[in-house]
Amino acid sequence: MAPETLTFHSVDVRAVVLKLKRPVIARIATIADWPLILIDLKTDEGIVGRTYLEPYIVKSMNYLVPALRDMGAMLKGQRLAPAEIYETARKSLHFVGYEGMAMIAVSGIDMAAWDALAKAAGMPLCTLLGGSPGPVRAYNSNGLWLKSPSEVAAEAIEIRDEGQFEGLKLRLGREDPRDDIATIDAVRRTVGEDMHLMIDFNQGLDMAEALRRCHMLDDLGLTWLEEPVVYDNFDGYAQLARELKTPLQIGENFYGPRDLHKALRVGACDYAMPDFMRIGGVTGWMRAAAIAGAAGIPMSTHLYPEVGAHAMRATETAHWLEWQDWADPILQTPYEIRDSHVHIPDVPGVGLDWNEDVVARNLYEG
Ligand code: SMN
Ligand code: MG
Repeated sequence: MAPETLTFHSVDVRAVVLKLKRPVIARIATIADWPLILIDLKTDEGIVGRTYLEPYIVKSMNYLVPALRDMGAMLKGQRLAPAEIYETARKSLHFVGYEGMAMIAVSGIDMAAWDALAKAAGMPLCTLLGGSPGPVRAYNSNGLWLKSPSEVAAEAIEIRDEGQFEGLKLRLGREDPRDDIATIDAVRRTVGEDMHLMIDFNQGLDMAEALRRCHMLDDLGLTWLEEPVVYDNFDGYAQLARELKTPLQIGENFYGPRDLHKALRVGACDYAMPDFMRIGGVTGWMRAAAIAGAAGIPMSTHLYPEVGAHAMRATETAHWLEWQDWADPILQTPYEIRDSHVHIPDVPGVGLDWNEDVVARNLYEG
């Protein structure tokens, strides 16, 4: 019989680095090595909750891994109640601030805790959250970095065909904005007018440049314009949102649901796309979903397609899931993607099991 309550026992935390098939080439950074932190949350009752974190910068794992282990030791013996664990873990670091690495560590513990609870309940996480397993509309975000227009156009076909995608994300911010526009034109010519094209500037522009470039793109029928300027310039975003017809998308750098509230209060975006490792895991996401729902703001996911698919099935204003398969090599059974939808497996929890061979071959020793 399933246990009625779960008790936090410990966390196993491992750091892994994978080579990206298509390295990140953004205006602000290039990334060839992709860091992953694997968390196995053990309970006294024998149920193990699993999740991973993708903290972008390999050396950040030198600080995050000990923080996670420390948090795990502190939580030993506590009842596995995510809202309570979230508060205890967050407050334990409040003197160094609720944002940044503190929130990333809290988010990792939270996602693993929800997975354990759903496993104990014998149901997929989406069911525990009040939804049901089913398809979630996704766009492909696996590539289309800052390369030449012809290379990006050829890659657009390739990544469209990874799951009959109806939406693709392009990164912009080349030296000359005319090369960005040439890239959009080349992609449109190859994938057609019906394809949703999302644009991401990865915070690469200053306000003057953002205004100039976003106005140049404003009549191209783009699905959204994402993060043209540095993530916390909400006043600047509010000005962009007022001036542009194309919806403005931000949110992957919200640290906790209150950042969404602050952004919406000043009209800083039309769409929001929180990231699970920054918004506060599943607990933070569901709180953000309530804020976005009340405000009528469409909500998309950032990274973490597996837990993201579950959460989207219980999100009032669910919009687009960001499909990225970068964690697939360490998973025993990667999620299925077809007809531009992620298909949630009907198994308890989130259903992540590690491919231990790949993990062992790619461990990061610090
Ligand atoms: C992004 C994701 C992963 C690495 C770099 C940039 C991006 C996105 O901002 O929205 O996918
Ligand atoms: Mg982005």
